[in-house]
Amino acid sequence: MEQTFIMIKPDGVQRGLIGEIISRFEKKGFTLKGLKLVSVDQSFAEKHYADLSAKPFFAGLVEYIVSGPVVAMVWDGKDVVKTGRTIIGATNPSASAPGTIRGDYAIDIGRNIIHGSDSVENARKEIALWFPEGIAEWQSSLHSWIYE
Ligand code: YYY
Ligand code: MG
Repeated sequence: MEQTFIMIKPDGVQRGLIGEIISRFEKKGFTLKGLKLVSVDQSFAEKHYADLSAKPFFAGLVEYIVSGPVVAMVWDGKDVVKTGRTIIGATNPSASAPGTIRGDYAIDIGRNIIHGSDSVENARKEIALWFPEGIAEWQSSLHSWIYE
């Protein structure tokens, strides 16, 4: 099984979308392995987005991520990194299909409400950064109803 790091950004928290977002991953059949509401500081946000540090939008992105609490999660399941990105939708909400989280709930690229790891390798790094304490070890009793 594979794991991905999903974060509900400050706008998603403020707008009351935590339940809706968790529900989409849950109903799909993925398993929640880590969950916390946290406020991160600037150096932590810069670390999370280190790959984007040269981009012109970097400072604004970091300011946005530290502007309020975020919900950090680890979701587990077959192909969850790629499928998680599909559930989230395109980076720019104006290009996100209806039915995706960004397509349904966001308008501007700089307020796109959710983050999802873009590769298995980055998921591993992001989970280590956000959950240094480790994540829950459990298997859903629905497993055999979801996987053949
Ligand atoms: O992985 P994803 O979140 O879809 O996009 P990234 O290219 O990793 O960029 C991270 C984050 O940066 C994006 O969710 C919004 C913001 N951003 C921006 O504000 N303006 C851009 N032109 C590109 C990205
Ligand atoms: Mg990204």
